[in-house]
Amino acid sequence: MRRTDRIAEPWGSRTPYGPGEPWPVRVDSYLADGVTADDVQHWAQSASILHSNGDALDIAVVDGRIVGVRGRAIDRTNHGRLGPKDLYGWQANNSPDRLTRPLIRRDGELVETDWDTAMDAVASRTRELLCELGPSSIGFYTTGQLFLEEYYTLGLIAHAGIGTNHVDGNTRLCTATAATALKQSFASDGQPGSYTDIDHADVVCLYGHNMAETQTVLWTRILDRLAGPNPPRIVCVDPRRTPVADHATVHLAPRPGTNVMLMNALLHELLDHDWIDHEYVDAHAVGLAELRKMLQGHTVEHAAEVCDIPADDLREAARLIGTSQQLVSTVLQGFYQSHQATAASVQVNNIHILRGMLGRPGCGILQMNGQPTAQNTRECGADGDLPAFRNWSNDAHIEELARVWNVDPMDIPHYTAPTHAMQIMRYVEDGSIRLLYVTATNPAVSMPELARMREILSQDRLFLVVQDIFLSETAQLADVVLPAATWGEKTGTFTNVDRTVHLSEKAVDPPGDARADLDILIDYARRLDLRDKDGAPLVKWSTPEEAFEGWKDCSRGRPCDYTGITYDKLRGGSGIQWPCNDEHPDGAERIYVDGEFWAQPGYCESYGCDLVTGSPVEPTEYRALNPAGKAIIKAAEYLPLHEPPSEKFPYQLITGRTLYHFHTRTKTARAPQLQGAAPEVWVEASTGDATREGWSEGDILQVTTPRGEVTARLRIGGIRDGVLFLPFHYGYWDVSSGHEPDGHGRAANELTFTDWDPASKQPIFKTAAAAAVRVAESGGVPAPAPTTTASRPVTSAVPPTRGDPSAMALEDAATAGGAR
Ligand SMILES: Nc1nc2c(c(=O)[nH]1)N[C@H]1C(S)=C(S)[C@@H](COP(=O)(O)OP(=O)(O)OC[C@H]3O[C@@H](n4cnc5c(=O)[nH]c(N)nc54)[C@H](O)[C@@H]3O)O[C@H]1N2
Ligand SMILES: Nc1nc2c(c(=O)[nH]1)N[C@H]1C(S)=C(S)[C@@H](COP(=O)(O)OP(=O)(O)OC[C@H]3O[C@@H](n4cnc5c(=O)[nH]c(N)nc54)[C@H](O)[C@@H]3O)O[C@H]1N2
Ligand SMILES: [Mo]
Repeated sequence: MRRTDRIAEPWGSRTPYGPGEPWPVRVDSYLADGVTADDVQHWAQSASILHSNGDALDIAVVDGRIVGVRGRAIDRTNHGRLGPKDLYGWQANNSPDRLTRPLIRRDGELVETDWDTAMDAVASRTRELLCELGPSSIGFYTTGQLFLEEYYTLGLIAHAGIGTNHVDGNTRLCTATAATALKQSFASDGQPGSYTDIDHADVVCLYGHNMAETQTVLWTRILDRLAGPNPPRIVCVDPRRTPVADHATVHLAPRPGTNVMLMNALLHELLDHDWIDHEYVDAHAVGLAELRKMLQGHTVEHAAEVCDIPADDLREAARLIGTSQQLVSTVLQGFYQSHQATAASVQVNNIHILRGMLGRPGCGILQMNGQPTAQNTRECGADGDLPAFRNWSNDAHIEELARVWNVDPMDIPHYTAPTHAMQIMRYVEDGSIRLLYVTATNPAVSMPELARMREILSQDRLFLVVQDIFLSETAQLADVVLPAATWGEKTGTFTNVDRTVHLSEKAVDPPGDARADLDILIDYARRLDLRDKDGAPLVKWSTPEEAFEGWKDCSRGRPCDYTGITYDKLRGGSGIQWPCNDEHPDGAERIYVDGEFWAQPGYCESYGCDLVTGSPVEPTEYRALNPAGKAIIKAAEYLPLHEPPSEKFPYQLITGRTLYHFHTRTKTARAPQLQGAAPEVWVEASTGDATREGWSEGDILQVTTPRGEVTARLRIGGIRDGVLFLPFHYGYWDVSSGHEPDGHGRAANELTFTDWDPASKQPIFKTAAAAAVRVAESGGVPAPAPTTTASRPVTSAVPPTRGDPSAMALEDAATAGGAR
């Protein structure tokens, strides 16, 4: 047992292990001050809801209140470990700021009301609009943070009940590119890799993924491999010196937005040296000839110039990848939210196909998710896709779904691709969507170009419904606010990055009158009197477990087959990876074993699209290209940036995360240890730029783009020259004081633009042209940025980030291999 300040040591202590060995267990726990494990009356099984890793944990309860968490040793994802957000984040549940009563706008003000009044207002406005303007006047904008049961219910209500095609999640801002890249290469969503691949790998590549800060426990697994015998080599592609870069054998820090160029040079090297598994490619893939042709002339030297990185580093990275025996690749927002998102991410898949590195231990692609339940948004159709990876352009799939739901196929809109979130906002802007129902997302802070977003969301003609647990910036603009119960206060399941399904049990009652999202949605369907084609209620369940059973039916025979999973099977043991069915009764560690894909024309989820224009591939075209359902090698050409730096805006602005906060901070700002570690916004710049501009650590800079301005203290850190970084966590609402901070903009999205990847429609948050000027000197105060992370200062004069005594957590590394 060891007591550790997990603010100062986010990854805790090492339990080294070698290739092919099991990752040792280390059980992390944290209980509120004064509470001991003996005091805990009840432990409720769950998993973390503050990232996509699926860290399994038990929630400690005393007298009907959550008092802490403990990692689950038995679970395959974390072997007991927890990250800082897991350890401290639950305190938000107990915040006095929780919404406890529905709110309704009366004479311009939000006032408390009862559920009947609030729900009647939502239902009657929905009915009015259905009569007057039809289903396309109604839009749903959801999240990656509810439970599977809730998404499935929402998808059913929106698609089959209301019949609108305007349904999407904030997953569009998050992992739309993960899904699209998988659909391009394998014709279906579904994560090929498994976390256990890290136990075997000899090379791990992280593309635009700061795993150390954003999936801290998965990074701990890598750190433990690095501390053991025969460690893997790490390739990091990131313009910042992240903690991942600190451990990399090769760190490539490209100009933001040049990922495709970089990937093409790596692929060119693989082909040039014939580091190709020809047998695998011949048997299991199409498209190699086109790739070869496209890559002509894509030399390392050319890429080195465009990306502004040393040619030798590129060569070395290619050699590591080309000669590896067991290769794991992860991809995240540095690709997904950057220029040519899908085109770049697909090239990572191409590497694995060319090298035959799929479907066996140590050979995995993780096109990462970010949010805890984003996988389920996609699976259940709450992102507009059809449930269970059905293909909207395959009529047989629509008919099958209509049978499951007992509705007419024509009731399910499928005349065109589902409307993506940015287009939904456009329709709200032009007035064709008049009711927007927002669940568990805060677009007034997280969408690009906030000045525009505020105008869109505060229009009089829009009826805005916001279902949240706090009065977020978005909720403050709503016509009706519905107070939700959250994680720990409701039961449901969710699925992490590597297809592991976890059950999250209700531990305590929600505060006040707050209700589970599932209950609110079912109430909505009941008030609208939504019915199937035989006149029975459309939504046939009233509990989470019944909803789960309904979903299992829908998933039968599809890639994400859940038919072998029950709540009972999820209780007590580890989470279970889908597909889980008669063929795989205990779940499936890996998919795409032996080069078998889900890409057959009649079965696949998607025929893919053109990477430059995004226009869908026609069914006949796909049949001709890939009749046998093989993996698809898709080439892409590098295209110049949409908003390159200019004389007036000479910097490239990228935005992203820090380890201690989650998104718009509605939860983490209310956990004192996390808030204390990163209390305010800052901006990062390189030593070279700071010296040239005459800036010092802590100086106050004003960063501007054509959209707006943000004022923040400067952290001089390990970012490449010419690039500025802003964390996007800080909205205009100041949680700690309960009002707006003094005048200056501080949300990164004041600066970002309205633009998206043509294939995935994911907004571009990572390349905007920006200017920066100093408006005040530091006065000796450093930037309020953590020193333990990518924002580590170059000067040693900044006091190190550490927790106060309330941050001490326990680590219990019981196993013999756990030498530190
Ligand atoms: N602590 C914490 N963890 C989280 C979250 C959180 O808010 N906080 N959110 C969760 C969610 S929803 C998500 S989506 C994930 C996101 O997890 P990540 O993708 O790891 O996080 P980001 O900070 O958005 O971006 C990663 C890196 O992309 C780099 N980057 C920027 N532009 C480029 C580029 O053009 N090319 C390349 N190669 N790299 C570039 C940035 O320097 C940054 O270090 O994290 C999840 N986990
Ligand atoms: N500039 C910039 N912008 C970005 C990004 C970036 O890297 N840079 N990243 C993007 C990404 S990847 C993401 S995922 C988004 C995240 O953006 P958002 O989804 O807007 O961020 P959150 O703060 O997680 O908002 C979730 C909301 O749901 C509420 N909530 C939490 N639990 C529950 C629940 O159980 N029920 C209900 N009804 N409500 C609940 C929370 O209080 C909060 O208001 O931001 C995107 N925006
Ligand atoms: Mo995300």
